[in-house]
Amino acid sequence: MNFPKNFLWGGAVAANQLEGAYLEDGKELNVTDVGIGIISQPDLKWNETTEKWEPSLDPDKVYLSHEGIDFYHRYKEDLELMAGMGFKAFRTSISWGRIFPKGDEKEPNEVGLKFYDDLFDEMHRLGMEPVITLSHYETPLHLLTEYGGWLSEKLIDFWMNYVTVIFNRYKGKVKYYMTFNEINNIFRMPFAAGGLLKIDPKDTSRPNADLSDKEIYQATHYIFVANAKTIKACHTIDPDAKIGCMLSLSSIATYPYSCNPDDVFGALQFQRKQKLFLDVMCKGQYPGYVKRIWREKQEEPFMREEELAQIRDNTVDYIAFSYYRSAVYKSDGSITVDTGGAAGIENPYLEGCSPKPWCWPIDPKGLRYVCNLLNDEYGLPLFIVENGIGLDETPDENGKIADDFRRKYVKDHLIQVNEAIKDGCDIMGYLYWGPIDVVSAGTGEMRKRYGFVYVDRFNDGTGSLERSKKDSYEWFKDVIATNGENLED
Ligand code: BGP
Repeated sequence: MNFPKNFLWGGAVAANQLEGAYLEDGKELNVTDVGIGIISQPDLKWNETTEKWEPSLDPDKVYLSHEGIDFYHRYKEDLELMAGMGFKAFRTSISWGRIFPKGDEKEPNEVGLKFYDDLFDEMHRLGMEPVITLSHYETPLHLLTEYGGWLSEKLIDFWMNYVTVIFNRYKGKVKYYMTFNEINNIFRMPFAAGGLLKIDPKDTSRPNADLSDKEIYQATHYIFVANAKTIKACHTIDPDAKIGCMLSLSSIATYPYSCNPDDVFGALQFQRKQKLFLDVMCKGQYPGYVKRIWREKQEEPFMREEELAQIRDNTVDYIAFSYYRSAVYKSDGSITVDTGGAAGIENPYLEGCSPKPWCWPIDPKGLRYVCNLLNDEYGLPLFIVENGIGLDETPDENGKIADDFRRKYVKDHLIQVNEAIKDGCDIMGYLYWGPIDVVSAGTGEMRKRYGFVYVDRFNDGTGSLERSKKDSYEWFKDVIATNGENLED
């Protein structure tokens, strides 16, 4: 095995999926608080009198993310469990709304800052490096209902106020930052992944019913500007910290269905929908292929010369990404995107998919393929900050969960990570997604469990919240302890 000595083994979660305490200590609603899973419609309604969108939480629905797994109050116990596996790093996000509850305040909320201070101190005490996402589907709702979220240029200033506070406060405590989680999902999930809301809608039947691609390109441009400014602020305030982009890159492994040039070129065009984000954030410029789209569809965003210069001069230190599965592109087939990446037509060469109802194709070699493509094209360090498998699991009569399926999934993917390292890719670490069961991002359910640690909580909101170790826990611990040598056992 070729994992480097300083390889960052660990796990990843996000504040909105596990903290709970959704209205505690000053926090107000954010984009994920008003829905059940980010692939469904948010619960907002148009108020004809005020002419604004407002939350319309349904008393008959169970919003599991409101309580999450109560990490906000139980983080010490949970971090002990993570440290028990020997984690070198733990990724979570700072919930923007804990620091700026509405998002447009001038002064931060000290209670929120203190929470993350304590959290990071605890991680250090347990020997884990905090890996921090600045925005993981947690834009304060007020910024959307009042300004339209990132459809407004004003968001750049609110965001910069937030990240400047963070870099100053946690200087020396956080070495690895990421800007916007999976921001390449903005076209598919503009509300939660992008933080966009049309506040002058013609169609009020549902939020963002008449949001156009041109508007999404404009918002994306503002986000790219914010990304560049954030990198600059991070490097200036805390020169020892590294900052990366974070993208869902399963879709880089989009394979052509056949050697029909339409399939091959179509697959390339589909990959480019993701590569656009890499090209801008890693190479500092808009690629020709997007300019053609803008030209032909009249979708070019308004961009100032100085913004393009900022984007050019401030590129990321590393590429952080999630990888769950690969997809197959057929020119006359359909291809969609969800939290796992692209979903195209079935690949007959793969061993299978994760158990139903999710059925995400399992393709470990796709991860090696993605690493290699990224390495060849961008030459930057790579950080695998999400990879994992969600299963519907119930403890047996002895309280045991024999999750061999998960063990095999992780083992097979790590073998390919090792191959990618041998291929010459500079891989900083591997953070398993959801080392403890959390609320699913896509469907908002508890039933889809990723953890090495089981949490007693169910879709109907019942459960004791008690934690217990699944069989994979000891196995992953051994993998880390041997720096990957014991993978095959
Ligand atoms: C990614 C998200 C995570 C996570 C993961 C698994 O898109 O960054 O937040 O949840 O997907 O997705 P899901 O929870 O829908 O299974």
